[in-house]
Amino acid sequence: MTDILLIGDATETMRARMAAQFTIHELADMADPLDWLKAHGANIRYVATNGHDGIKSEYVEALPNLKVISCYGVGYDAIDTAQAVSRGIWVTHTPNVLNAEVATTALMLMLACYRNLLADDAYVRSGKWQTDGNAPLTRTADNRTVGIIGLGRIGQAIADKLAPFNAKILYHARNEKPVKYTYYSDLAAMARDSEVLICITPGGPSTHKLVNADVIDALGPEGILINVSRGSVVDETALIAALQEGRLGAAGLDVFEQEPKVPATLRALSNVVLLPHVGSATHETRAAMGALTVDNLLHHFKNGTVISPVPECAKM
Ligand code: NAP
Ligand code: 8YV
Repeated sequence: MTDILLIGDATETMRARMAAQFTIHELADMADPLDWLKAHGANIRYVATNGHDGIKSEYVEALPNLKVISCYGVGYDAIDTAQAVSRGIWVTHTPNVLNAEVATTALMLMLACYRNLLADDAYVRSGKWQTDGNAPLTRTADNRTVGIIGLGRIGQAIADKLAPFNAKILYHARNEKPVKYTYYSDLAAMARDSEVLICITPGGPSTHKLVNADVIDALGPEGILINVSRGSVVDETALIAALQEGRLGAAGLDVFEQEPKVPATLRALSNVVLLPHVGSATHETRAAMGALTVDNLLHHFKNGTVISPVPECAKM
């Protein structure tokens, strides 16, 4: 049997498919992972991990015969791809199979912010509807100007799902695309022209705190910020200050700077909707992601190539 290192959790189906071909060693079972890897790492040819855990560079160093790091998720900012490429190690991820789900999460957050979903739910539960009368009016989510930060696979799915809401779509990315939406190379300028900003870029150094205090102020007191990308993309301290001071209207957040830690100051705010990084977390979508994660491993085991490499590895 060939040895695989499993970092983080995996579904029962993923485990069963991996166990049929590989001997699984779970990082979570190792008292001192680095010690264990230094002793046994030469046997490990495959790693299955996820977008949150990735893999530490020192672990990769301890795996001299590693061939593939398969990531259960599309975002791979927790994996050092330069190190992998320099060693000829494939990094794979799960693009496309989660586009619709993450787009639904972005819309759910946007709708919840405009229509005050959480406050209205609390109003009914508290009994105030009966004692105090009808809940306050909210704001419509229709006919809004929405700036999408990162018009890639998921960004496009978000734009598609906004069509029935008659949204005017603006976008910011590194490159202009052959689409009918309006391109902004200047993010703050797009924020000024948007009523909602939806952030769906990758994480990592190039997008670190891309949504800074200037962008947040440009979005303004009526504006809504939705982040379904990575917590690192938004300056969380600047965001909390703007929400506290009414310089930003509301925020819908699925991701945070130090997950699963969410600052108490953010949790105390009433103008936020907070989700525990569940953008893709449905049974159906996670099954599709799990299948592709394992398919990549098995494909390499049988054919020596992979199905969905990250762009950095595409030329290997
Ligand atoms: P993708 O197809 O690669 O699209 C990424 C987009 O971001 C592209 O439009 C790209 O612009 C843009 N971008 C990249 N770097 C940028 C920068 N420095 N400044 C401005 N724009 C930049 O990726 P995807 O499949 O849509 O996934 C996007 C990300 O969503 C993932 O990497 C992950 O972090 C996050 N995600 C989160 C969840 C969740 O559970 N919340 C689930 C899935 C994914 P160009 O096209 O011009 O290069
Ligand atoms: C997952 C994600 O929560 O795909 C991504 O980039 O952030 C989510 O789909 C994560 O990768 C869990 O593995």
